[in-house]
Amino acid sequence: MKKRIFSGAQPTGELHIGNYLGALKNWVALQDEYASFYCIVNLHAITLPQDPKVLRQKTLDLARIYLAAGVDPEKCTIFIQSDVPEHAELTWVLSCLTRMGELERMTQFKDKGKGNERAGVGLFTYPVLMAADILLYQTDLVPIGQDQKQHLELTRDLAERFNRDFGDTFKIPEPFIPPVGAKIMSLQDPAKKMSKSDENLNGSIFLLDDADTITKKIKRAVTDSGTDINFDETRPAIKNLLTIYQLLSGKTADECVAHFAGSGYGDFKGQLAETVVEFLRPFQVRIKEYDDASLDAILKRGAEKARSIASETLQDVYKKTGIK
Ligand code: ATP
Ligand code: LTN
Repeated sequence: MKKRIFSGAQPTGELHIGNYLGALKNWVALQDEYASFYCIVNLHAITLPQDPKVLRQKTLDLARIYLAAGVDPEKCTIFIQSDVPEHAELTWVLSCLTRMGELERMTQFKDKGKGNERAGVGLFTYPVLMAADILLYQTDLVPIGQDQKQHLELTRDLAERFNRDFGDTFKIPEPFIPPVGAKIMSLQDPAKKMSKSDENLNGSIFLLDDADTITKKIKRAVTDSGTDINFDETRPAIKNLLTIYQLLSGKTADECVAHFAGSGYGDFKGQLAETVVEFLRPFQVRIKEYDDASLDAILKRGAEKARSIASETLQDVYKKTGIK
């Protein structure tokens, strides 16, 4: 039997090339080798204030993004988290095993909610829902960006704790964090990761940005002092831009450095913009190909398949804990 992958993204904001290079690209690369479950995590999307009028649309848009990025519904299970109620049910059981201190240490919570009296409890327990997502499918591998590593460690700890206290139940998942591209930085501040929730829209290249916008954002991207174009750690802005170029052009790191030897920043940025635009062009055509009816059918089929596996795991959990 093939090993299993589980991963997901939130239907909030606009997906950017950081999400693509850190996660989606690897989902596609791994889909032949693994039985893959790719989820649209809409329950996670309500942990911060959101507009109910747009959430449903964003959820369907994200499914289209998965498909246009190359996730193949004939090979993978694509589904919406809330269509499988077992995610919320297992979250409750796991949250009874999770320690307050463990969640207080989560850096994403510290960044997004700590110190804010009005931050929702859901934002605090968000990583437990993520653990439930993963553990329901007896997942072997979880392709994610660097920012999710800590959440995956918690997932492993919870699985080990449950197995120890109630008997062997969950597989212990491994993270898959790409060696290059796991943390694409903002074009405006190379100390911050490229983020959907960044107020400065010039910091991110969104997958649906048009050619003009992409070119402008790259032209405005901050650079470091000096003139060399290389992967030097002490020049994080250029390193970040060159990393994006490397991943989208398919060249090796050495080939990239050789390619730009002697070029100025202006020339480099021009070629980078062209590479990004050309890379996104077919994606932006494909995204228009999925009508509502075919999308609905894919998601319905995905939810049925996912549920058949998730319900088995949850039944086992209920039996082991004495609930049923
Ligand atoms: P953001 O911080 O942009 O709001 P997120 O992590 O909350 O993003 P998701 O859409 O749920 O958003 O993330 C999908 C995937 O993209 C995750 O695996 C995450 O680790 C990855 N990812 C997010 N930002 C980056 C980045 N700047 N570089 C590489 N991978 C990233
Ligand atoms: N927390 C992740 C999204 C997410 C996820 C998951 C990723 C929710 N459940 C399960 C991998 C596996 C994020 O904010 N990027």
